[in-house]
Amino acid sequence: MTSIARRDWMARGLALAALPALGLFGRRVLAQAPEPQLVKLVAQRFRYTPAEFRVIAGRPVVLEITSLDFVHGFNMPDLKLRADLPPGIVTTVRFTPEQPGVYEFLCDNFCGDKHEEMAGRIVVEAPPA
Ligand SMILES: [Cu+2]
Repeated sequence: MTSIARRDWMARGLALAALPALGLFGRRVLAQAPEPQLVKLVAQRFRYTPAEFRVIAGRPVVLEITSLDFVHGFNMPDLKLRADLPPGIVTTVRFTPEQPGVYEFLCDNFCGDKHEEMAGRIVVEAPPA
């Protein structure tokens, strides 16, 4: 066995020995990750349903938004989030609101005469003490 081949075997052995430790680490990280807050939204001329919902600050939020009729635009300027919402598919928007407060969202793709009314808000609450 050449010294290069021996070094290669040693490296493999070390990598194998490290695997259980990595597994433990991975499990601990998973256990600590907070559950995402799943919110399903429906977009339809000229409203979002629900128009208001509550989430907890510091925990990840997963919005699953389905448009029923048009490529509406989801836009939440204060959190710099935006997505087009093609009808018939679920569009996922992920974020973690860090600060409690009220954040408005609106449709930013002109969708008809009451487009300006198509808006809603997210109330971000402080986490329980
Ligand atoms: Cu719209």
